[in-house]
Amino acid sequence: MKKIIVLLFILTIFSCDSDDNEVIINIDDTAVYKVVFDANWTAQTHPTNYPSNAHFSWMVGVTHNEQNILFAKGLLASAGIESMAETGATAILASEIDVKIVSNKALEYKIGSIIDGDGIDEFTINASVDYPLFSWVSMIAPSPDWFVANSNVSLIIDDEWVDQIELEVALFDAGTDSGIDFTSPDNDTSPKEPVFLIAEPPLGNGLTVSPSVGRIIITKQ
Ligand SMILES: [Ca+2]
Repeated sequence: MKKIIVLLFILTIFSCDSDDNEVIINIDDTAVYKVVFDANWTAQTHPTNYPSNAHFSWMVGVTHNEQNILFAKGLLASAGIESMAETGATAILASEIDVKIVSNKALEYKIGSIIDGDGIDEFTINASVDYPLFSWVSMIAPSPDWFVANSNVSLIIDDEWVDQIELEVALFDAGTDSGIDFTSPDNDTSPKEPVFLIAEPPLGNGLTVSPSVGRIIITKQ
């Protein structure tokens, strides 16, 4: 496989002259990862008001280099995140990522399948040394505007492609609908609120969501 040499010139802030330290990193310039979403949202794990048709919408995963490329906690959701979180639809979010790809902030995205609350889904996705971050989202459904995600997962650690990363998924409220239960009628939040971590019932205990509703396992192929 093709190798590249990345030269980093690190200027020490304590140096008054122009001495540079040269660090040579030698890793494959691309890598393929399998991403598995192993969901665990059941009436046993999360009994409060557990809905009859619990599922997760199509997962959208992206490799990128710009931090928080899909959303950021504390900032307003994009139209694509609002649509995904409220309906599961991926088209607007995909078009937003296409813009990021054209502007060299993202490499590619993959869209998965709808799965049951305790289902499993997977896809493979390409990464590169120029696009070493991975983020993904999926709607918690039914819900007003709740979604699961992991953001800015670095696939390169200590100058090496990571063999495997396993993370609990985080749960967010998109701040775009004010419904308080899984099957609440639409109640548009106006003006929108910033995206925030879910802590309150029915999913949370007032502090956090424990256990989480699933894990993401990212494995180098
Ligand atoms: Ca909300």
